Amino acid sequence: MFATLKFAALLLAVVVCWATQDYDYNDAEIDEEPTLGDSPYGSLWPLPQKVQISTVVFKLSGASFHIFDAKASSSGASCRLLQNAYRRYDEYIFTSSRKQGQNKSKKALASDMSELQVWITSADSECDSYPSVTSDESYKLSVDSPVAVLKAPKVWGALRGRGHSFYSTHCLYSDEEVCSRPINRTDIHDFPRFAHRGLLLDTSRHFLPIKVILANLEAMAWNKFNVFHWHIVDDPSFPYLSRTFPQLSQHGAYHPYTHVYTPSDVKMIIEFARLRGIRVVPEFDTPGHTQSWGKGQKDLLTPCYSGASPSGSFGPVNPMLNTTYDFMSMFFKEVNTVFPDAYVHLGGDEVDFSCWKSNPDIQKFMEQQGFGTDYSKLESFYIQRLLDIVTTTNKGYMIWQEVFDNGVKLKSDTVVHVWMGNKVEEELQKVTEAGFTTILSAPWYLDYISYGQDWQKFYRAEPLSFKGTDAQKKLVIGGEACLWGEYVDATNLTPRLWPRASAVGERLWSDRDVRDLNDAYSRLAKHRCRMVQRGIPAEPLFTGYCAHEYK
Ligand code: CP6
Repeated sequence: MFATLKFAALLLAVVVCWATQDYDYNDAEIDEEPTLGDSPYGSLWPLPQKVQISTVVFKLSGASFHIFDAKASSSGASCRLLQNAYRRYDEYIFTSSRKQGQNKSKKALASDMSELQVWITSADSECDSYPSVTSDESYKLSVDSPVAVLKAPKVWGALRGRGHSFYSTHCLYSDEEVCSRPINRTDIHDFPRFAHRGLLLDTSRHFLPIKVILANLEAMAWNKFNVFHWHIVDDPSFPYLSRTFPQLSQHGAYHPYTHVYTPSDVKMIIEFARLRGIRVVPEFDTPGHTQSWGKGQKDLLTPCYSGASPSGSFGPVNPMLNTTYDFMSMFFKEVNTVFPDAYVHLGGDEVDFSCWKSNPDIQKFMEQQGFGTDYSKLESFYIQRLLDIVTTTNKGYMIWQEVFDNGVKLKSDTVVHVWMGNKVEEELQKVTEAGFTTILSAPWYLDYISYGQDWQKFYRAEPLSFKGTDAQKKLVIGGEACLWGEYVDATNLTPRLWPRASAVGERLWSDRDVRDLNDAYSRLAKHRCRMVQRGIPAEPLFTGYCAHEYK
């Protein structure tokens, strides 16, 4: 392999391999293990939209290589986001060669690659902004001698355009002598297929320490995810420390001091994410999934009855009391100031009607309102008032699909989150027919585990396979991988997530036609080794080893 590369380099023969032409993607379902062959794209993950890899190889030397702001760039030394990013990439690029003690290599390849210039081309680089669903994440990367250039309209593209080509898998998969840091001449033009590429983590079923969240935000960036959907509270615990209602976590968290996210913790997580082009969308799920809220907030939940008297247990948020809406109004005002994202997720899923049904006061209220015995009307009544409250804070909202299914009147910019596994295509058809934007999670429940290579199942899912017009398809803005926390805490979260979530990452970033399982297997196995090498304990796809293990 390397003899060939050297030979080609000497002759300066440019053999160009077009992603879209040379490579034959097939739709065949592969139920046995993919064959382990090398991908022409090395360890590129997710695969760029357009990539040309030449066989001309340059030498990238650890001692001299640096990342600089291009002179013409609209953003530079004063942009903390970029300077921080350069420092991280510097580490990624050379960690492996230092570890492997390969700086001694004397053989010079065709030419020297001395720097990467980062050129933000648009007048407003958005360095100090917060990312949004419309952020421009496109970039162009030209790896050539003597300088490589990363060109992006905004800083978000510069973040996505990182590392990629500068991490040489050849170093891992070839003989040591020639491997100082060879890098192929490469041209990449890249942009995401979907604008919303999210990951849901659940910090209520188990408390997740800050450092676990930060480590996974970092891994998200490597996989080009751009939304952290923070399912922060739920029935079992309320770890969000509210300034307005501190009693919520005081009584609702697993532990009032150690198992809470303080305002400064939250701020740190949001900034860490922003520096990686990741939005933080918090979810405060109501009226169901709220048992932990009731511990610190008297009269918020509906008392359940056993016959004629209260049973002592509680149900969903009590929708008939004005105090409920006063509380929600103050609570979401705070949420609005703490979380800068333009959206908040309001949940609305899985509301259990049995407690409402048992309560005589609720029964009376149902009669007064003319709801008959249709408790979904009561649910809609609550949600409608909640949506009106949140609208006054100028936030957009996302909701789980039940809220749409129940016919609640929604603002036109509402994002409907499709999660139920049955009739997914029908649901996408309906939601988009009604003109709502939507994101998909149904095929990507990572909390489900099974024997074998289930990443393939996640990889094969196609968000736009439903019947609908082009206008309807445009309303699908992306998807989210969900890792619900019932059986997950700091001990097993990371390996359960990676590289399985990476499969979702490529589905949401790369072209629709990128679906060759053999090629994906080869790249993903290397990408997974890279994550392991950088300190993320990603589980293996199948038998084998990582080259860095024995170097
Ligand atoms: N928690 C909340 C959950 C789930 C949902 N909401 C869930 C439901 C079914 C499965 C997995 C998770 N644990 N708040 C549904 C969106 Cl299979």
